[in-house]
Amino acid sequence: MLALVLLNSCLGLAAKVDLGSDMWLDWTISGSTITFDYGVASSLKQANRWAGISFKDASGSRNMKDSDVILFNFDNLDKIYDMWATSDDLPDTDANNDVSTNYSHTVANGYYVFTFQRSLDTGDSMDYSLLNINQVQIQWTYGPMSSNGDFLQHGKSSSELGAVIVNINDGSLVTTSQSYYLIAVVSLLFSLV
Ligand SMILES: *[C@@H]1O[C@H](CO)[C@@H](O)[C@H](O)[C@H]1NC(C)=O
Ligand SMILES: [Ca+2]
Repeated sequence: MLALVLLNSCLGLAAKVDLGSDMWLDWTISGSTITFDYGVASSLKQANRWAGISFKDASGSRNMKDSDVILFNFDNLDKIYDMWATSDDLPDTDANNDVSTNYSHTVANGYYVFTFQRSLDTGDSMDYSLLNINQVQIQWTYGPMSSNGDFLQHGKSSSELGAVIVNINDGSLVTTSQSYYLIAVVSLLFSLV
């Protein structure tokens, strides 16, 4: 088991990062495909609530603008929303959904786990290319939905949103002066199973 952990660590096959205290993201890269598991604590589940993450340049601002947004709706768990934020406002839904093909969800160990796959580079300008990069910024948040099913703005407290910059190969946190407020615990996927 330890050998497997070390092997995966060296090859960068699996990585995991905590996103605040109620969410985590792990991923595995195989060839040109990346598989994500996004965990959201069951305690966050509520009617009229969404949760999501976005990918962005590691060197970019911590704002949502210019990020590749993926949202989940607790009232419609079968749906995965592929979006892009052109501003710090409601993201636009992509014309092509590049994350829905192998999407599934489950509940395990007190978390809703959303599993989805995409190509490292989907070729869609509304998706952030994860191909041949060392670091990526991952933003996370959750917020309310209207009774009509429209996404409404998330809160702004440090328990409601955050950003981490990680090494894509192993999920390890990139230390920056701005990331001190994030409690990011890094561990390997295979050390948990
Ligand atoms: C979905 O899974 C199939 C079979 O493993 C794979 O060939 C395909 O690339 C996957 N799709 C995406 C978008 O990753
Ligand atoms: Ca997108």
